Amino acid sequence: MQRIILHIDLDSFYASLEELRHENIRGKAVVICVYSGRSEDSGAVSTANYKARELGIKSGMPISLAKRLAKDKDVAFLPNDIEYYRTVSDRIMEILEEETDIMQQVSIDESYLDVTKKSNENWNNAKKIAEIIKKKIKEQEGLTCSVGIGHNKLVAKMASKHKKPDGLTIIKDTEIKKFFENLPASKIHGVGGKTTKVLDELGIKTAKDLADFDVNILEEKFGRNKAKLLLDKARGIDDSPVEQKERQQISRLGTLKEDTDDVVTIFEKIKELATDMKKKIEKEKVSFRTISLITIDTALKTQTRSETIQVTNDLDSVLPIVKSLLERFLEENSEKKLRRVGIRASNFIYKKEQKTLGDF
Ligand code: TTP
Ligand code: MG
Repeated sequence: MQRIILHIDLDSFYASLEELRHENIRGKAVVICVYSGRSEDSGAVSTANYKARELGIKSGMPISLAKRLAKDKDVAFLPNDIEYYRTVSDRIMEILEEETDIMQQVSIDESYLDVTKKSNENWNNAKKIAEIIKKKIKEQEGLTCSVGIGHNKLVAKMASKHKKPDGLTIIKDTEIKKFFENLPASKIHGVGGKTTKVLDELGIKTAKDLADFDVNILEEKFGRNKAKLLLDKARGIDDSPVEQKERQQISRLGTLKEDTDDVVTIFEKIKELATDMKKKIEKEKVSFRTISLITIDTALKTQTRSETIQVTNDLDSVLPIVKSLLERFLEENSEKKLRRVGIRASNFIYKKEQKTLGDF
């Protein structure tokens, strides 16, 4: 049976999220940083939007270097707010889950979906699923993503990288050879800097050069296992399954009608979010051991306060705990007003596991 796999990767994820919520930086070059705190500019770049990438700024680069590249240009530098990105990521992963039977999230903004069954083993249907996903993410979260479709994870990943941002690329098995022909070997997923250097020394420039290379020489250089892996990769071969992982948290985030520090108004919003979250908890058949309140103030600072509780699947029963977390937060931050608020249930026990616990 021929599998059909989708790889989805959000475009300049953290930077796009910040652009969405800070009107004043929309359309500008944006750089998201993790400041180490040692000196004003020490730390590394998390990501840069596509406009900032045109200046040569990219993930992993020291902030000081990024600032040099941005000198005299209109570039916004922002600290990263991982709590916020995680919450949006959770929502996006839920959208993806709705469109497939098997999903494997591999990073905060990346997932593989096995749509073999859902698409009836039909490429056109798979493309339609990809289009629905892109539309839903755009409509519900205001974000673009790039999707790759292939008959395994490797090819799907290479396809999503092929056209970014907002791409949709299909590489059918009959097209792999052509796609890989002129592809630099360094662009094969999983081929890093060190390997590229050795390949270079061997005169291997493209994926095709690698695929056609003498296996004995590769084995001599890399050892038997890695040589096989490299050859498979260069030929677009990958048998690894899309592995469904159990979800570890469910969260909901909402915007308040106006910035406020009024407990009653904020708690009303929390109850509204809880109604939707309850449906998801029932559907997933999970119980949870931790409940959290997520607050985003008018300066867009995100904070999370959590409480460990007795295992439950009844969200209503723990809403009073969320309320007291909120009251405490407002007491301790009397100068702050909230713009957004959220709740999260985590530390899950799945139904199967629960039965075992009950046996004790
Ligand atoms: P990526 O998907 O690698 O990058 P991206 O989404 O910003 O851009 P692209 O359009 O090329 O996909 O990573 C997802 C997020 O992970 C990214 O927005 C920020 C974070 N990240 C880091 O914090 N450090 C890193 O070195 C990388 C690569 C990513
Ligand atoms: Mg991305």
